[in-house]
Amino acid sequence: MIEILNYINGAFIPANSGTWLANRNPATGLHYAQIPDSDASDVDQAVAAAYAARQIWAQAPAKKRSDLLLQMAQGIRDRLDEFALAETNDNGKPLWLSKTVDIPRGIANLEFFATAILHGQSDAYHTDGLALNYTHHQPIGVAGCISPWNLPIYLFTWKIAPALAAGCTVVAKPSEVTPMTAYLLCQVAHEAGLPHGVLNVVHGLGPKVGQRIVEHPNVPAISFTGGTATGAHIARTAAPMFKKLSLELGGKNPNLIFADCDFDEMIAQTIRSSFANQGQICLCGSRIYVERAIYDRFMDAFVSKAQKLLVGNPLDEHTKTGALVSESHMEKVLAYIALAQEEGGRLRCGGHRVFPKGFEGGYYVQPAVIEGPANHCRSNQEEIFGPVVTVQAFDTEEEALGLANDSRYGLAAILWTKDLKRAHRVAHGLQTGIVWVNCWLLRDLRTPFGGVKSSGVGREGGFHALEFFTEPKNVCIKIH
Ligand code: TXE
Repeated sequence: MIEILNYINGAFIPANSGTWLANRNPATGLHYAQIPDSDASDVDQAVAAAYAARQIWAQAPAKKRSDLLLQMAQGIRDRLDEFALAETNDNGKPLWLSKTVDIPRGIANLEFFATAILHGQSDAYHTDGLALNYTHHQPIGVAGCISPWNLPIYLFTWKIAPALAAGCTVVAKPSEVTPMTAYLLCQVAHEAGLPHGVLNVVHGLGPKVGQRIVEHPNVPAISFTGGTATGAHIARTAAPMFKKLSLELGGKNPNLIFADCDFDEMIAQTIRSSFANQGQICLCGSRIYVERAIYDRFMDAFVSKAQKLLVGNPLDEHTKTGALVSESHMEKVLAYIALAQEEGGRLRCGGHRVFPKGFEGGYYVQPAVIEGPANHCRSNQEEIFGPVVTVQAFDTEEEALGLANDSRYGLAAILWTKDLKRAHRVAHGLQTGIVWVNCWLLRDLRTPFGGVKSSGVGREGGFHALEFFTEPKNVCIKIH
């Protein structure tokens, strides 16, 4: 049994309560590790350490912070295979995906922000020859970072890297469902010589550990990625304390496919945008709208490819779809597939639990393609977060845009067309924070990342993230 520990003030320690939570491998359903069942007292200890370290870290030269983050990136690179296996055992995603996407992206996040801080700039204004104003960006202090289970190290580093780079100390909580790579990252940080108290990681349940981080008076900024209901709860808790909030929440992203698209490329990418990571990415295109002229052709090609996706052992290099993250999540996904059919949807393929030989206890679902239900149905309005897409036909651009925007969510949208004018027109009309035209999940870490409506508040990425973890202070000097 692997024992994961909290990392507080440079020490690896169990929870004060001495109790543990089971950690399961979704590919087998077996309990293989345990994490500290921490509570408010562990968080308070972590915040005290982070608070004590905040001045030293804020005042450290940018080059020193940069070097340490680069060393952490290198530490992950040196142990890439170990990190990838840990991510897969924790999350259920295919090992090739962990190796080629999740872990490299964790490294890239650290390297990106380590170098971004060497290129900061600030505004200066001359005021009618009377005064000079300049903006000083000061680290906000202790940053609370709370991350989810779908892209564990990818999103954990996406938060802690800009926070640390900006000069904040951190109290972080990875998802209790996927704690392993955050634990390994603490080992890497420790070996890199990150000063004690700069990075603190407390494991445990959201309503205990996450809640205390959000409530703690010495944590002025919270960066959270997770479900919309949790985000709303965090916003309610933090608002009366006037905390800074960055909330990256759910999505129900439209994928608009026009008849003039590059059909083969669109099909290949739509398989990815629908089912990558078992559909557990907030950016997946789960509502597919196809122009009627190519609807039948699309359905034939798409269903045939979806049926061939190999579901099973995440360690097998041929596996395309691994296990869903937990039994309860799998049950939620299966319940939505049943609901979509009750709402008038027609299941064209998949949608059932799979019991691969030797992995019968794992949480596998065959990718589901559902035709119909009407746009207002729950299965088209609520985030399912699994290998499930719904497909509808449309006749006009206006209708497609109307269907796409008919959602409480507004994270990302995908658009397939060769018509340049239409691409701009529709991209401008979509009510989302991100639009991918003729591609999906093509990422440039400098770009603003985030959503509108119930998909969240604020933007991560590039200087937006660094700004979030700092407070601008205007200094006005009279010169005349
Ligand atoms: O997420 P939670 P859950 C969506 C997806 C999924 C649903 C629920 O639809 O089915 O959310 O997933 C911590 N104070 N997304 O319940 O609870 C929790 O411990 C502070 C979309 O697993 O939001 C974990 O670390 N923190 C999403 C983190 O919040 C709290 C990714 C996220 O878990 C807390 C994941 C509290 N009161 C799920 N309660 C995306 N946007 O990518 C829980 N947490």
